[in-house]
Amino acid sequence: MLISEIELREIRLPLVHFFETSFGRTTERRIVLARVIDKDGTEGWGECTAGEGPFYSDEWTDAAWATLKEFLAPMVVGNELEGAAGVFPLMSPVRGHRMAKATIETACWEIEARQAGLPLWKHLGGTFDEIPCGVSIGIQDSPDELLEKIARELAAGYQRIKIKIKPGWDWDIVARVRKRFGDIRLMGDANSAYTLADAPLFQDLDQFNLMMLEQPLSHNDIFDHAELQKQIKTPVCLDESIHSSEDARHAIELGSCRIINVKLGRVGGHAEAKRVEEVCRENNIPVWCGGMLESGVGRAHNIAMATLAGFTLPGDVSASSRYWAEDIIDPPVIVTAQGTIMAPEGPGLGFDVNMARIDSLTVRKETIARKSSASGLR
Ligand code: OSB
Ligand code: MG
Repeated sequence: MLISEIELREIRLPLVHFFETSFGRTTERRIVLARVIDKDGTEGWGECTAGEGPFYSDEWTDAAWATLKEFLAPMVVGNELEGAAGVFPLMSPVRGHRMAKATIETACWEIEARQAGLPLWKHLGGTFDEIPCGVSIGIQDSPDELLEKIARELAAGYQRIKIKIKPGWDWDIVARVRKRFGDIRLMGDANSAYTLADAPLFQDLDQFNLMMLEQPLSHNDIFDHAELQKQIKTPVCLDESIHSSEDARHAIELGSCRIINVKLGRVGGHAEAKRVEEVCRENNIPVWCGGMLESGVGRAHNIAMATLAGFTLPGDVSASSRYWAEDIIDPPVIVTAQGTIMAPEGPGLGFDVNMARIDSLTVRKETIARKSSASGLR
């Protein structure tokens, strides 16, 4: 593999409904996409999962754009590579910036899958051809609106409901949801809104038999989470704190969690996500695929990853129509009445990228190309 060109684009995509977490509300996404081209002409697409501000993590759209344009794309373009697995190591001089790195890395995996004539999920070693889906429902303007949304998603067939919680939108809300919907598969995600001093609240939540409690404590902590897990029955699931398979191993050995949410961007791409999945599988820690309000490109990568054997719990990967009036891939991602997504059979991502749609949404574009042989440098 020798990448001859990387085209970066920023697109703006309004959400059909705002998405609110303990750290803020998003109404419109600013998404960086990469179209990566191999010397044989094979093309792959990647999506940057950084948010619009440095709130979920320290990465955000403009930082990712600058890092990709100034450092990462020039590092990858024009270098002979063993394959997609060699892309992340090639970018190792840049510390952190895993979401930016994953933008290019995941695109290279699509290239490699296409060159092998395989759907990406099969190329990655996926075993499930159908993946179970849940939904993540943000904080709403009122509890009644939340209950209505949950009713709609359950009617659509989704297998698990995740609600966002924060101080002031936690115990009473969970109690109301349980009262109205009974024994559904339910979990809460705090996005780091609490401290260990809130342990009594979490003990009090144990009675609701949540499937898990996602990232209750600090975004970079695995120590206090281990202490909290000792004090509560509900399994802790880590999201923000896990950036690598090493983090996963440390958290498992410390007892900081019993479940891990894997996000491609947060760990730096498919190669690292596979290693996280492996560490977890070897330790009997179930994993599931998280979401970052992705457009179709990132969503398709998530679907491929979620076919790996360790992904035994429903993820946050759901239908395009929950997010977008019109997605940037054809067909859009759809969910069966059983709350599953069928892994696509076509090569690569298995969805067509809608170029006209992407062009109409693009607000900036930059091409980093291999220096032409005419320049005498290569
Ligand atoms: O913590 O999982 C999270 C969205 C943005 C940032 C962080 C998170 C989320 C979600 C939404 O929960 C998942 C999705 O529907 O894409
Ligand atoms: Mg989360």
